[in-house]
Amino acid sequence: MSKNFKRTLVTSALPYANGPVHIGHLAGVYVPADIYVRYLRMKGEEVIHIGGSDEHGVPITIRARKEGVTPQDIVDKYHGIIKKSFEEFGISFDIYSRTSSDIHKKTAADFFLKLYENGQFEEKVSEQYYDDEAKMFLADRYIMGECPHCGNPNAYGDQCEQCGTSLSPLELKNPRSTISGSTPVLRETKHWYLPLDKHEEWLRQWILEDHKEWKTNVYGQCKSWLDMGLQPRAVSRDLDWGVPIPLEGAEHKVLYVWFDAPIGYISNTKELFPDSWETWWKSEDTRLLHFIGKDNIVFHCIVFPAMLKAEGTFILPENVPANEFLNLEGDKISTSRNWAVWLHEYLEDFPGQQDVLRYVLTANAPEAKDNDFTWKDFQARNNNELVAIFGNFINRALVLTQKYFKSQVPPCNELTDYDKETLKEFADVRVSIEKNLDTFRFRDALKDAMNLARIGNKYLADTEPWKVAKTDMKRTETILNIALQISANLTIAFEPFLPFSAKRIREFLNITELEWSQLGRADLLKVGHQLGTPDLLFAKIEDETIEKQIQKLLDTKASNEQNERATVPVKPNIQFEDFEKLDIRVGKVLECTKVPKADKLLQFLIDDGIAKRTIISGIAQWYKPEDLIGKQVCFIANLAPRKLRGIESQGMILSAENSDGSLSIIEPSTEVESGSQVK
Ligand code: B3M
Ligand code: ZN
Repeated sequence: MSKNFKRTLVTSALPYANGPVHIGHLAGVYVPADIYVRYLRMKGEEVIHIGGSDEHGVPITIRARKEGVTPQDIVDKYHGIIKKSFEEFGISFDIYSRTSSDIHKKTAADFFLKLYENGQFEEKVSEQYYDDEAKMFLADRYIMGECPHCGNPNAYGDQCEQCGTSLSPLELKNPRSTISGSTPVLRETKHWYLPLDKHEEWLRQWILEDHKEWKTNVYGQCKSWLDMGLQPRAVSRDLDWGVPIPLEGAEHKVLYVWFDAPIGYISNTKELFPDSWETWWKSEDTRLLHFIGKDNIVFHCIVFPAMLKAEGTFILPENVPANEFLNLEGDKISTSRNWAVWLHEYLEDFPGQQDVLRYVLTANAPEAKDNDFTWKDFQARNNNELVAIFGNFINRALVLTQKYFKSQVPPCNELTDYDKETLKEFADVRVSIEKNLDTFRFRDALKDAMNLARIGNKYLADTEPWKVAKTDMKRTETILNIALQISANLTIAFEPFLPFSAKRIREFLNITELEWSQLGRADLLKVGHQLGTPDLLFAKIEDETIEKQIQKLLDTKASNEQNERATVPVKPNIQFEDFEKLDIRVGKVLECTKVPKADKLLQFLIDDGIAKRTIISGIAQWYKPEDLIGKQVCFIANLAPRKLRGIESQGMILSAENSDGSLSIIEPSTEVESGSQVK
């Protein structure tokens, strides 16, 4: 550690408690943070790892409303699920708490108050949409309307999901409240703003000059924010879910979720160490590190530091090793589209195989750029690396010792040059693995650890003790001693990455936890030490298992596509007069034939009660022309004629679209006269 730091405070982003956690969370934040804190702990450094659920924000209230429960119900449910997933994956938090706790509400409110009293905020009155029926101000997500850019009638107040443009609710045409359906009105409301523009200068110096060592993806994002110029940011919202603003006249106003959430790191430390928390947050010799995903960079590198600086007594983060995103089978992970591998589901399908996922996610970590998780790669890495190299080596070393030496560590006799080379090569890896861990390059560090297993595996393959044992027991002793020493070393090297496997190997070896400083030594196991019982460390994953997972994703994809069709959003309201403009009538099909060279089109001759008219309709995939003759159909009688394949179509036949895209024509339930109007 440079700069004479005495202790390290690691925080991991607080996941929103409005859904379970998936592999993207694990790969981007929690596994890297866990690797790092386990490494520091093994080095005997003073370190704590702070986590918790982020339980505020509008999405949680939307979810609650949809499910007809309270926001507290939602966060109680998901906080429990998330906490359990982290425990099961061995994410070693010193505390995993939540932002709906009393201690957090008080800490966050006090923090706000201190800034308020120190004159660190600007107050501004602005106009915002208000729902007169629901009697509430509307968060951006609660307002829908027409996108000014692409005309999508169902754009949200913060974004149009059709064209991807960021919006402000005031830009929407024909806005409507998603709560009552009514047209919102503009009302004045007061909010508090953190004037980031006033913090710009020191932030520029602190990040761009003093922290050039930050990861390029992090540094680059900060630079582009700073170069665009910072604006004041509102730290309050008109909402009833969150930390209430501790001021008079601020009823129904809460802290903006991104103001209270990072304070959660502080509250949770307080909860952990009620007496000594300040040592962790206010001493210059504490090194603060935030592990986060790339979408949180601005909040952790710019907004939260500005808050801490404005408060005046806190330290600033020393580094923010943010990761990019993990995709799944080539597509962006999406909670709403269920395009994810959920941790709780993984555990059901792969019980006891947490380390396999930890391994694959680290080997593929999106450290410098977005990366992809595929089930085939998961299988290949398990079978070709964990099983064939790591597991195979450990198993051979232990089983052979059991066979030849009754599971007692044999002596190390005379070393050959090859033995010496192996041991040297082995000891050298330590330099590289440490360098990589110290600079948050966990993929490379894992590669180094895996190299150690490779060296061991190669050593046994080259020395072939099972053959040597037939003629030279002394040599066999030496070979297996070395193999066992390497095995013991692997429990050290892999402890940060694969803690469950490291623990199992320790059980096989009948040893307790070793220290990082012992890595590279060839005397970790004493001669004569009684080993435990060997077992397989990793199991091969069969094609069938993987195909099942892939099928699960294909099913998700298919059902998403169906849902998208089935839940076409309702178009904006029209007036009755608009409806009356349509002249919908019933007619009888006199003739019906396929349109030549057009797979989809049928040509109808319809008796419309007054005359005969030709209509072209795109339903040929679903009907045989002869089955339709004599049927009554509904059609739009006053649609301006248009030519299709050179034939003039005088109207449109109505049909209903199923979620699979198939069409079914609309018939009156009893026979009516041709020309009857549909009203
Ligand atoms: N809950 C956003 C997220 O989960 C947010 C992080 C808060 S960290 C203080 O991506
Ligand atoms: Zn749009």
